[in-house]
Amino acid sequence: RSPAEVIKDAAEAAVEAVTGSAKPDVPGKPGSAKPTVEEPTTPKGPLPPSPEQGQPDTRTPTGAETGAPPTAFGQQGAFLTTAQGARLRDTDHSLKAGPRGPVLLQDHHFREKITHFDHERIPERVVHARGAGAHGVFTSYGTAANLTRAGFLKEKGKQTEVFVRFSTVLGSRGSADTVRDTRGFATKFYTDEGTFDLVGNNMPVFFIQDAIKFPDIVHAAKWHPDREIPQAQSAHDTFWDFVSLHTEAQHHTMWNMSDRGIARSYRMMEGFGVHTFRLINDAGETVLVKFHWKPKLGVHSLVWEEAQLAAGVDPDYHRRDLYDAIEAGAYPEWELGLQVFPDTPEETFAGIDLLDATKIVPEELAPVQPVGKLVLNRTPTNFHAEVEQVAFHLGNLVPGIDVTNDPLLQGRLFSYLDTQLTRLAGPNFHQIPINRPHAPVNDMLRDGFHQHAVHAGVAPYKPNSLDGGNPFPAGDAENAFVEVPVTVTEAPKVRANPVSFDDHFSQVRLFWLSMSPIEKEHIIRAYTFELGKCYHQEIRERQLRCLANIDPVLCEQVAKGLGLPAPEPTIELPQAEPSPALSQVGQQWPADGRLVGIVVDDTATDLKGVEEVRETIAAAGMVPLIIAPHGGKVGGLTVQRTFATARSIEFDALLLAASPVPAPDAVPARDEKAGAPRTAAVDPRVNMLVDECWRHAKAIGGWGPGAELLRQTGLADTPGVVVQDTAAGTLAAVQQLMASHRVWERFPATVA
Ligand code: HDE
Repeated sequence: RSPAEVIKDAAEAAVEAVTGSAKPDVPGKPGSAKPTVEEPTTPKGPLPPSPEQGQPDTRTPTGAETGAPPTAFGQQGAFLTTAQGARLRDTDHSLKAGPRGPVLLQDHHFREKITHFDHERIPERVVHARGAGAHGVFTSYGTAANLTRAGFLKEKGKQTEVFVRFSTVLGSRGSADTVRDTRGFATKFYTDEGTFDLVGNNMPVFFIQDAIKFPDIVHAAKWHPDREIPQAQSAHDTFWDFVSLHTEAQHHTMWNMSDRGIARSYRMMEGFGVHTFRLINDAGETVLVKFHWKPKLGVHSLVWEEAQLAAGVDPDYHRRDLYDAIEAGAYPEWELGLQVFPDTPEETFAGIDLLDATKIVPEELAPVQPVGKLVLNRTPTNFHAEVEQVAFHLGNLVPGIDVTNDPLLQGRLFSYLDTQLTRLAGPNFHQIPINRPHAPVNDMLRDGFHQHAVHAGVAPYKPNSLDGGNPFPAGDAENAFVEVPVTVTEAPKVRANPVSFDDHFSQVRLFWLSMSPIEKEHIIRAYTFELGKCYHQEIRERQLRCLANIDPVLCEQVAKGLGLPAPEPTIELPQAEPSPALSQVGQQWPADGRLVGIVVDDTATDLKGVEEVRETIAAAGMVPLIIAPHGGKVGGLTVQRTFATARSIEFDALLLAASPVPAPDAVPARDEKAGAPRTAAVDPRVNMLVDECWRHAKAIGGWGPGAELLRQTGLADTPGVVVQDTAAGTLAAVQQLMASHRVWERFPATVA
C-alpha cells in the first residue's frame, strides 16, 4: 500500500481509539459492553472527579482557571508527536544509514526520546521515600469555630479539597510496604485562604526532642553506609546503638515495636500532628492543640509473620489496599480531632510539657474533640506528577493556625522547604500542579529554574509606584496571616533543653502498661527479634538496661529470648497511669473493604451457597474473592485467585465451600511436593492457606465439604473456626468474628 493509505488507516484506527467507537471490550471499563464483574484486578477507567474537586492542573500558577484540559501537557489529539508537536510516523526504529548501518546523530526523535528518558527519575525523598497518595475532601463540622479563624475548620459544612500521602520512613522508593516502621500521614488542605499542610505520622511521639538530632537518628536508622543494608528495617546495630544511647528515643521506639509498627492498612491507622500547635480565633484568643486523625475502621495491624510474608509476596500491599478500596467505593474515612489545652505561659498540661515531642497527653485527660471528616475518594491520575512531586511543608499555614516553640517543629519549618530545592530542582516547585494553591496567588517571587508563570508588570518589589503599588498588603479585614505575638522571655542564648525534657521513661512505661496481654506479647517478640538481629552484644545489653527502666516483665522476657541476664533498673520505676485509649483491642469495628477468600472446586461445591455469600459479603461493603484450583470459571462463578496465586496474607477471613483434593493430572510445583500436608487428602496449597489464616488469628468458616476439611484437620474445635451446615450461617458467624479484627482467644496470652 502507498504511504498515504498506511497513514490514513493508522489515523482512522487512532481516531476510533480516542472517540471510543472501537473501545476494547474490557469488563468494568466505562463504555464497555460488558458489565462490571467482581474481579478486583480488572483494569478500570479513572473515576471521574467529584464535582467539588477542581482540577488543580487547570489553574495557572496564580490560581486562575485556564480552561485547559487536565492533561494539558500530554495526550492532546490522536496522533503521536514530538515534544514540539510535530506528528511522527515511526517511533520503533532509529534512523540508520541503511537497515544494517550505524544510527545517525541527526535522529532528533531518537535523541529527544532517549534524553528525556535518561532524566525521568528525580531524587527520592531523604526520608519517607516510599509512599502512596490519594485525593479527597475534608468537611468541617464547624465545632472549632470558637477556637480558630481558619475558614476550613470554622464554617460548618465547608468542603475543602485535600491530597494525602502515606509513607514508610526508612526504606527506599522500591522497598516493601509492610516493614516494621513509623508511617507518614501528610495532608495538604487546599483551602480558600491558602494551603495548610498537616505533616504527621501514625505515631504521636518522635525519637528526638530537637531537630538538630534529625540527621543522627536518620543516619542510625537507615541502612549501614558500607553495604546499604538492611533496607527499610530498624532491626540492625546502628539503630539500636543510637536509641539505647539516646534514651529520649525509647518512647517512639516502643511504639515502633508495638503493633502500630505494622499497620494492616493505611485506612486503619491513626494520624497525629505530633507537635503542639497554636490556634487563634476571631476574637484574638489562643489555645494550644494537638491534631489527631481517627480512622472510621479502627486501628488495626498485621501480625509479624504476615508482614514478613507480605513484604515478599506483595511488597505493594498497602498501596494496593488503598487504591483497591477507593476504586471499590469503600472510601477511607477519618475524623479530624483536637486535644485542646489552655495557652498558658508554662505551655504544660497536667504536668506534661507540651513542647516535648516525646510526650503524649493521654486522651483520658484531654479528650479528642472531632472537628471534621476526611474522605479519600480519588486515586492519582499520574503517580509521579502527584505522589512523587507533592511537597509538604509545616510552614504552609493559614490564618488561624500558628506554630509553637517546640524545637523539633521549629527545625522542621526550615527543612521541608529546603529539601525540595534539590528534590524538585529549584525554587518554583509550588507551581507544579499538585502543589498549586487553590487560593489566588500574588507573590513577588520571580524567575528561577522551571519558572512556568509569565508574570506581567515591571515592579516585583515594594514599595513601588510603577505597578500602581500592586500587590497590596492585606489587613485584618482581608484575613491576613499574622503571627500570634507570643512573648519570648528574656534569656541567655544556650544550647540546652528545659529540665522537663530529661524524663525519658515515664511515658514509655505508661504506653507499656496500657497494652493488653496479647499486645504486650507482640512487643516482647518484636524487641527480641530486632535485638536478636544485632551483632554487638554490648548494644543488646545496653537496650536491656533501658527496658529495665521501663518494666521488669518486659525486660526479663526479652532478656530470656536473647539468652542474657535481665539487668536491674538504674532508676526508680516511674509512676504511670495506663491510658486505655492506646490499646487496639477489645472493641467492634466496621469491616468495610475487608477481603474474604472463598475456596471452591469443581466437585462438591455448593455453588448456590457461594453465590449467596458473595452477595452478602459485597452488600456489607467487603470484597469476596473466589479461590479455585484453576483460572476461568467454576460453574458460573468467575475465579479470581487460583491455588497458585492465592496467599493467605491477602484475606481477612477464609470461607471453605470445598475440600479440594490434590489434582492428579496437574504438574505440581516443586515446593508443593515438599512439606507435610495436615490432611493428605487435601491440596497442600489449601492446607497452607488454612494453616496460615489460623496462625494469623483470622476467622475461618466452612460448610459442606469445607466443614469436613476443618474437622479432619482438627481445627474445627478451636476458637474462631466456624463449622455450620449452611453457607449463610457460616458467613454470619464469620462476620461477627471479623468485627473484632482477629481471634486473639486462639492464643491465650502468657504475660499479664
Ligand atoms: Fe519529616 N521530613 N522531618 N517528620 N516528614 C520529610 O521532607 C524532618 C518529622 C514527615 O509524604 C522531608 O519533603 C526533620 C516528624 C512526613 O512527602 C524532610 C525532622 C514528623 C514526611 C523532613 C522531621 C515527620 C516527612 C523529606 C526533625 C511527624 C513525608 C522529604 C525535626 C510529625 C512527607 C520532604 C511526604 C518528610 C525533615 C521529623 C513527618 C527532609 C528535619 C516529627 C509524613 O524535609
